[in-house]
Amino acid sequence: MAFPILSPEEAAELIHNNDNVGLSGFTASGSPKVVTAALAEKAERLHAAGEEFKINVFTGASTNNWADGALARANAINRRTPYQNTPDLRKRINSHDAHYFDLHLSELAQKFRYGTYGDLDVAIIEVAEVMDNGEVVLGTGVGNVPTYAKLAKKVILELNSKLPKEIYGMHDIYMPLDPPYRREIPIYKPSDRVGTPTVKIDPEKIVGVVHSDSYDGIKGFTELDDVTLQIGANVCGFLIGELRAGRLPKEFLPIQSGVGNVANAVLFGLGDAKEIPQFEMFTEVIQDAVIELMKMGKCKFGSTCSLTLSDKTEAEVLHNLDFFRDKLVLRPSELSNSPELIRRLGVIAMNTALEADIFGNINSTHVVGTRMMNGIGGSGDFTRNGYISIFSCPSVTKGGLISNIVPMASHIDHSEHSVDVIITDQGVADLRGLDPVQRAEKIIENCAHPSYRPLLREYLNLGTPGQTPHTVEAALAFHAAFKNTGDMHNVDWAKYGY
Ligand code: 0RQ
Repeated sequence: MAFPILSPEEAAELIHNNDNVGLSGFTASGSPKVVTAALAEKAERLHAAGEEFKINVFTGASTNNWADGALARANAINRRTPYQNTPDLRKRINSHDAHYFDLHLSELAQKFRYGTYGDLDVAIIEVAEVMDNGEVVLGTGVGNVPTYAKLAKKVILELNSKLPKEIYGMHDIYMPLDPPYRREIPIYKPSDRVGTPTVKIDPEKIVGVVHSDSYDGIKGFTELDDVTLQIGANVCGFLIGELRAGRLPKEFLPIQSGVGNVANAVLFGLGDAKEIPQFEMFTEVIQDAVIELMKMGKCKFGSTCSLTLSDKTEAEVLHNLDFFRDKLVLRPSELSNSPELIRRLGVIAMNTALEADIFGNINSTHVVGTRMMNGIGGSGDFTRNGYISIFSCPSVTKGGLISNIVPMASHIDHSEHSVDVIITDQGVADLRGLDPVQRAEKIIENCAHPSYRPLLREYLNLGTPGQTPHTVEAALAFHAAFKNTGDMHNVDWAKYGY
């Protein structure tokens, strides 16, 4: 090997206080596993000695317990973007120890290339193989690696022995020119390829290679329950109705599906629905459910940024690459989430809401309007540009104490202008072509839990005039009731003078 072999600790010594550090991977898949953990230990040592040590972490999306988890526990993260989902980092963000800013995933690479966030000091990149000329084969997640590899002053490689050499050929690495020189990205169907199978890194910048030996450490999903199964069935029912009405072509359109338990359940629902034809995916994450759908023949092809698989399914895929080779392509976030491609391909965007309001605005990120959950991720890239944009969620959460349908969303990630359909376990609200009050009536009757419908109707009928009849004093009454009594049912309109 042309590059020095380093221990994780030696590699961590090459990273300094306040460095801008770019990590490989996307939604844990392909994220570094040993250097970041050693860096967290270094931070703890320095903090114990009274020295400052924090870095700014830039990724493709969320990472893992060895990266965001360990660094957050060590309080070693200063600035962080564009997405995260680790409980320890969530705590740091919500207590202002870490400065997180939420960003559409498609945007970060170009912003970095223009210098918006300063120079990139170091990139830590997980690879399956490294060649003497600096070419590398990536693993299960691409994220922003092409840009980080190009910009970083130093590159540390993590060579993961769990990644078989046969993964070569599954990536499509491409970096568009920046405006004003940008041309169209010539992808006209999910399986088209425009790039190279490897990332070419200037060998002069590769300061060392560190060995690792772990799968991505992603936990499996919670068992499907009656609520998530019903949501999945309702999504399928809606799509079948669109097919029958001719609003979806009989060849179907590529599907994007978000992260989490609800998204996983929706995908399982598609597998069971006989009238849904074989389909392709143009998406950013491929979860366990899609692998099942590929084995069943229901999903023909997946273009994605990452294989966000539980360790068991990851091992299965990596040991059966011959079967999956012609069914998957892994691309950088700039392509997987490209607004141009999402609009051109006519993607069916399916994402999950924390809460939806009766006028069709969506909160995907902030619990009761204040505490960051994960982030907007790619949901905005797909929702704003999809052919049809669907949000699903259970009608209630926390045993019914929280209604996921509220008068006014306590934070807005996706506005009424981008949201076509809301689906819960109760039913489907197709909002297309409806004015705000018509939307509210449909969402209350079709999507809200029956125990909250009277309260939502009362809010709508408080008598405020206007096209969108919000009563500003009472718009967050559901959230106030939850904050004060622990149950959104305890709304008292009299408090607001009604
Ligand atoms: O809490 O963990 O304590 O049980 O939120 O909720 O129902 O298990 O849903 O796993 O599908 O995640 C929006 C967070 C949903 C996710 C979100 C509580 C609930 C539970 C999780 P517990 P569920 P899911 C693709 C696109 C944004 C990014 C995105 C997400 C926990 O889908 O992060 O879509 N999306 N990216 O009890 C308070 C409410 C609540 C609530 C649910 N109204 N108030 N708590 N919960 N609703 C991928 C990428 O971009 C990378």
